[in-house]
Amino acid sequence: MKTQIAIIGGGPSGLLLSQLLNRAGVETVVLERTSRSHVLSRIRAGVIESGAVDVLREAGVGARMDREGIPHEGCYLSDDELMVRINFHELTGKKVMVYGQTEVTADLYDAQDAMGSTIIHGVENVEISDLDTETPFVEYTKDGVRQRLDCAYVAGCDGFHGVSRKTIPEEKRREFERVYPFGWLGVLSRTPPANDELIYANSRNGFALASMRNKMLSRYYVQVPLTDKVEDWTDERFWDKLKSCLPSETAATMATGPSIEKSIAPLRSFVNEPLRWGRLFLVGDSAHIVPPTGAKGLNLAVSDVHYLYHALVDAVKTGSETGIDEYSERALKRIWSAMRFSWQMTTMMHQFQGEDSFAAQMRKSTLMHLSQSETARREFAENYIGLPY
Ligand code: RFL
Ligand code: PHB
Repeated sequence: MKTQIAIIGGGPSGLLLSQLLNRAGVETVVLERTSRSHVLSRIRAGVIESGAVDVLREAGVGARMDREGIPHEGCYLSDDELMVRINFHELTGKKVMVYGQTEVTADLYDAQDAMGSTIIHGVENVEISDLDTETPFVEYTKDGVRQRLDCAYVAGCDGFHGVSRKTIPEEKRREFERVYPFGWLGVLSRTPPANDELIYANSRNGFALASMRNKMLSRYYVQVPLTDKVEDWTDERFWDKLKSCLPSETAATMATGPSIEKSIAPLRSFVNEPLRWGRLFLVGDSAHIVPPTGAKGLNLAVSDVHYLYHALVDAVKTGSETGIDEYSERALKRIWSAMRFSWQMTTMMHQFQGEDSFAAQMRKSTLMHLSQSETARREFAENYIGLPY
């Protein structure tokens, strides 16, 4: 088989890149290790930056998001009983969209199906070769048969555990990493949200986040030690912990119910530099991971896709390589800004095991500063709604 762009990974990065390229008349083949239903069962991101909303609309997948997504003009940060509202709209003129990654992915699959795009599920043992030549190719096993896909370029959209990044020789790349000593336990429940906007809650009992998907679907997280297992957390224990972290008025009035999904995610900051090796380009989680505190992971994947899509269209249609030569540097600038924001917000909002008494006071003081300074709130809002592309 032959195509212009081979895309490894059919998560949000791979599907969005394929969708934009196909609409511009560039051919793609997406190779995904798992099934479509598996991709669609992963509950992950919930907040879409205003710039990413525009890219999704440009890709022709904005209609349902605009109908069913919930625009949010602000969010709350709390520390025990202190609640600070950050009014994004007043401070920046922009909003974010609350719309699940699962829905974004479903919309992308539907749009790709309607265009007759090629997405191959259940591929195993993907190997990428000849990336330092003009004729790279990808080999994979499907239903026990080894296949070969020739292409002009390869997009590595296969997440943190994929093969693309590992295909780059170690001496040609550098990794930067910070692993945090806790994870997030997430619960999805068919209950009305605790609040009409997100609450990022710091407290003497640790961090919690009250988020949502729609009027009758809530998403909550609490900070847990890395050694905890999902089985350690009954629903009752989860709700008790969550309420102990939220401001008491919210805790007293919130609805609880049976969990319909429960999972633990470790928190990590990670960047691989550069994003390009020969004809391979890394996109999204295959190149970088942020802790979920700033809601930046999916949004960074979308900005990477935006840069690479324009660069690849130029390369394929006009032969100009300026865009692909600049891709890594352009994308990394935005990536490091989001890394800084997510790291800062994670540090500001979590309890670190064994920390001294000074640490909690610094967190309280940071929040107090946010409550008193419009400049501090504006800085937060600019980062949260997303830095310009
Ligand atoms: P994905 O989603 O990991 O998709 C990669 C795909 O590649 C496939 N794959 C392979 N395919 C072929 N061959 C191989 N060898 C392969 N290896 C892997 C995988 O099966 C998969 O389908 O990466 P992508 O597309 O770059 O998307 C990134 C986002 O998923 C991620 O950044 C966000 O979910 C992060 N994130 C959040 N981001 C936000 O912007 N806002 C949020 O509110 C937010 N909340 C979150 C989050 C992530 C979380 N977890 C669980 C990590 C909340 C959580 C709890
Ligand atoms: C979510 O709704 O899943 C969510 C929202 C905001 C975050 C992380 C996750 O920062």
